[in-house]
Amino acid sequence: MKIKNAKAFKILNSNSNFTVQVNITSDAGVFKGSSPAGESVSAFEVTPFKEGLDQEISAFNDFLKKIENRQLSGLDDIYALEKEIPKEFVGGPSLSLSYAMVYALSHELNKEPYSLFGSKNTVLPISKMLGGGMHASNLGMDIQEILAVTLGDDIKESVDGTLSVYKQLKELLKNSTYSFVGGVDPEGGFVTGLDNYESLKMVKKAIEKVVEKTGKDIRLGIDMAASTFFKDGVYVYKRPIYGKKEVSSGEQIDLIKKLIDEFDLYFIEDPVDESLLEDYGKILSLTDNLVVGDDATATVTERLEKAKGKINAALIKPNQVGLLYKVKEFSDKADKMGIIKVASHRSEETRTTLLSDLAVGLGAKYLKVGINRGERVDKINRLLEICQV
Ligand code: 2PG
Ligand code: MG
Repeated sequence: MKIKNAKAFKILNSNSNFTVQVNITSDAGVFKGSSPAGESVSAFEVTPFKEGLDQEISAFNDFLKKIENRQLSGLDDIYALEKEIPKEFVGGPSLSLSYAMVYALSHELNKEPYSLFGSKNTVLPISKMLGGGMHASNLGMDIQEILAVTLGDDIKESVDGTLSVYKQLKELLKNSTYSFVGGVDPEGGFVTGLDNYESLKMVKKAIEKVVEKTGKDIRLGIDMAASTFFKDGVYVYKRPIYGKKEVSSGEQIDLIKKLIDEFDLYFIEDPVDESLLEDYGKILSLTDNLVVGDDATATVTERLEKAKGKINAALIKPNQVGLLYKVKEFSDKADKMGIIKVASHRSEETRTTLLSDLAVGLGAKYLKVGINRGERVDKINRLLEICQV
């Protein structure tokens, strides 16, 4: 297919901040791409936008004029074009363009977008139950996310199990926390006044109730996003978990060990500061479950290489690198290293569902995505669509 015209413009993301959409016009129609952003970001990821979004979009539109009449016949053409994108646009603008190109190409080839990247793999959603940290404006628990995942090989059953936990949790919160009025964070996790420990206990209880009723294999996870409260070499808890407010690096590892033992944590994301890969390794030696790099690895292949032997799972967030060929490189490297891949939403999303296609095609085992809020549900629904059609 030939790109007749490409145009970038401003839209709002799910958190009512501006982001970029790119529309590509070909003889077959108009194809759209848009990019998310994060509230809590890694030091190793690219910034979605540089200074002044309007100026950047206008400069990006000048670049887009140069790709008019470009022929795209396969993913390699998209990857080649990505390598020509000037550095200053790598982030939100580049990813929006790439997503639009993928949709245009998949239409041209009459193939589902996921199949451009690989075969149909089963991907299970791992979803936010409770939100804290920066996602709750630092007013609630320190742990950024308490998550649940229903294991198995059937995505419908998995969604059903995790949704039941979410609904059960709402009932428990309604009946026990007078200040809870049903509010959710940007990723659909409930926001409550409970502290870290009470929150974990509440989600554990909700999981136990659903497991009792359904017999499903449902697990608890956390994204500690520990870098967000690591200050001058100390983890500073507003709501101490095991009694201490200021926790040293060594004590943080003991604290995580206690949490793993007490809550049987299956998924442990960024339990320590993003720069302390050795500490990730110490936690990995304590468990057979998933020690997950997000801020530590930031979808950057060199970071993944450095994390060898320190983590056994990593998030894939395309906008952390802004270019799909880099996402593919990271994914291939993870496969070589035996790292479990978890595609992931960002706190500030758009309605595009290409992330779900990428998760399926790249063979991620999980898709970290909320189970409430339209822009998250769209992504789960795309998984359900892929596996049922
Ligand atoms: C994370 C993400 C998604 P954010 O830390 O894993 O849950 O949050 O997009 O704010 O970085
Ligand atoms: Mg994270």
